[in-house]
Amino acid sequence: MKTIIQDVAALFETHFNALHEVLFHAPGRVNLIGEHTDYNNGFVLPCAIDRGTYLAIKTREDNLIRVVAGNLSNAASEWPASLPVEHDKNNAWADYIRGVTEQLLKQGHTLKGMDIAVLGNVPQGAGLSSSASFSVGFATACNAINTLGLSPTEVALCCQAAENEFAGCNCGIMDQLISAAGEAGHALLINCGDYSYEPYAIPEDLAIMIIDSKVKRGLVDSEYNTRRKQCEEAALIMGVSSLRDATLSLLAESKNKMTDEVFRRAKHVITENQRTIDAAEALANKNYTLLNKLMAESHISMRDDFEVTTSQIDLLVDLVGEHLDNDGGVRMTGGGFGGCVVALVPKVKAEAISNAILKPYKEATNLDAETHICLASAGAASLNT
Ligand code: GAF
Repeated sequence: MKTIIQDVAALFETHFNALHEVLFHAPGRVNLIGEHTDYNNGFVLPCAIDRGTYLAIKTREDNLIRVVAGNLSNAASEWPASLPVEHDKNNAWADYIRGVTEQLLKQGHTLKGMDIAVLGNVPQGAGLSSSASFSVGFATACNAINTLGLSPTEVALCCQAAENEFAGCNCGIMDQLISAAGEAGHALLINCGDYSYEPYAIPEDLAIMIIDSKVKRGLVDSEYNTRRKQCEEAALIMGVSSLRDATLSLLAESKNKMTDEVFRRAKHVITENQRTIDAAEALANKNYTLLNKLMAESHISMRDDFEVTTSQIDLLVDLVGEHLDNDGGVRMTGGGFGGCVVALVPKVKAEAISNAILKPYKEATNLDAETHICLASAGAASLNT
């Protein structure tokens, strides 16, 4: 069976009529719990997954960066590694890495030109961070090829700044940091206030099951940016620098100074932070009953207070929940408005659960959901031996 590594090497050869010299990989991610908390300086508990973006690269004598994207019908974009970095109107996908180039140049680094073939196996547009894995893979390659000496956290911050400033989404740090710093077999409890992180092992008897609802994610960036503004408004009204520093009692005191919607956004974030810390402990203690409760509460909070789920996603969560006897958990994962559900299920039950939910989901929604069993994986790295 041909591997994705062979495929990206072949794409490079066909497109650039040469052999690549080096190969890099960065993973996508699934967040177990801690949603919309990262840009509030809070806690998240994601895993890097065994699906990611692969980049086959050859350096050039000049400073031109040329990229061909295998997942996008071999669309291509090229730009010089010099300021100012321009947008490519016909290839918005290239903004993620053009933006990384801009950030690195602004930091004062000099970058070599490169020819790059890119190919990924993260389901696109499913909320599993295919774009973060693309930018982190590119930044990791720039870091190694130009011996910049950046840490995984610095790589992640550079990619986040690129997404905020160049691609126009005010995302937090979670997706980029887990893609850069993930650990095989573990989730990371990330403190987004200071970017520190601690690994928590995924218990041997649990499978990480991702169910792609196949609901096309719409209005993601605008709704996301609105949620972020509402969180900032709530923090301002309560007089704290971020929702990380707010409490439920402070929120109750401030209730009449904010709209009901802003109140509910803040309530989600404050309660979700505590659930995330508790869920990491529950994983460590293999307390699956507690994990079940926390993941269920997280989903309800995203559904009713943060309002980022859809009816199809809610149905999937209910269907999986019916087959879990408190021995695992299920919730929507990622930014929302479509995308995926994550379930931690006993390995022995994974296949049966998958078989049991797909048909009723199809009958109710006319959508063919897809199940992926994923392994918690290591962060971005060179694949050169
Ligand atoms: C998206 C963002 F990119 C993350 O930073 C995070 O806010 C997430 O939505 C919601 O938890 O993936």
